[in-house]
Amino acid sequence: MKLSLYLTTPGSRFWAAQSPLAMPEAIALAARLGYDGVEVMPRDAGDPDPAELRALTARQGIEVMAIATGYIAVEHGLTFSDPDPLVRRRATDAVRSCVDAARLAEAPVVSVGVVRGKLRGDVTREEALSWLAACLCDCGHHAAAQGVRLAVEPVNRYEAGLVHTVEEALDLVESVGLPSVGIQVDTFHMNIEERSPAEAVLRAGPHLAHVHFADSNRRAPGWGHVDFGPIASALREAGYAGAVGLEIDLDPDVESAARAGLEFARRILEGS
Ligand code: LER
Ligand code: MN
Repeated sequence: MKLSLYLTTPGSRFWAAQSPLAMPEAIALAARLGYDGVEVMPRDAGDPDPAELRALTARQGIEVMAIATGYIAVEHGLTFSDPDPLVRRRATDAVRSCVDAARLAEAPVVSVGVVRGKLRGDVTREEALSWLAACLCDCGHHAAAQGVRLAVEPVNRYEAGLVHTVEEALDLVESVGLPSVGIQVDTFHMNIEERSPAEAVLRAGPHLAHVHFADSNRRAPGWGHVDFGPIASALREAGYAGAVGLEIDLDPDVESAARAGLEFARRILEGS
């Protein structure tokens, strides 16, 4: 399994993984610490420029592992569960742009987490689920054409209105029925929502497209109370061969958190 460092773009309003470093500096640091790649939460389409991102990582001998879509909700207020069809259309087009960015950056995955939005009082879960499935279907066809995979991430109840568990993600992904739409698990969310994170990983099994590691407090793995051993065993048992991205709060500073998280994740994934 490859390890990547999750980077927000400077100025981002996303609440996790805030970094004060400019992208070239952050990418150089990830490479120096020994990461295989980075994944990026943009601020807007073209910020950062995907071709530039590819060039910056290639220069450091690492890869872009994933492009995140949360900024579409966080920066622009566009979500897949908005009752206004025009807003959903704009959210869908923005995710399609992330797919294009991923192709240009040579990233295999576009993650789909908080862009599905929080459930508004005037919207039923069934309505929101059908809108979400339709948006995913649209983006999934585009992803297939671009050779990119979407990864639907179960996100905890405080950050997203629906699809909090792997079981719910499986229902959704199976209803969409496209090989280009898989599942992403995140240990931070699983710690809140799953009865057993390791069993959830095994349930996601062949649908697994991407993985996020963060501890119970969103800090580097090893700095909270998530039991990563059984999760790592489940990833190995599931035959997962993709990337594990550290989507962590970069406290007390980027370098210490990124270094400690990498060392811990490497050790636990090797099973030692
Ligand atoms: C947010 O908590 C998260 O895990 C992101 O990957 C969602 O977009
Ligand atoms: Mn995540």
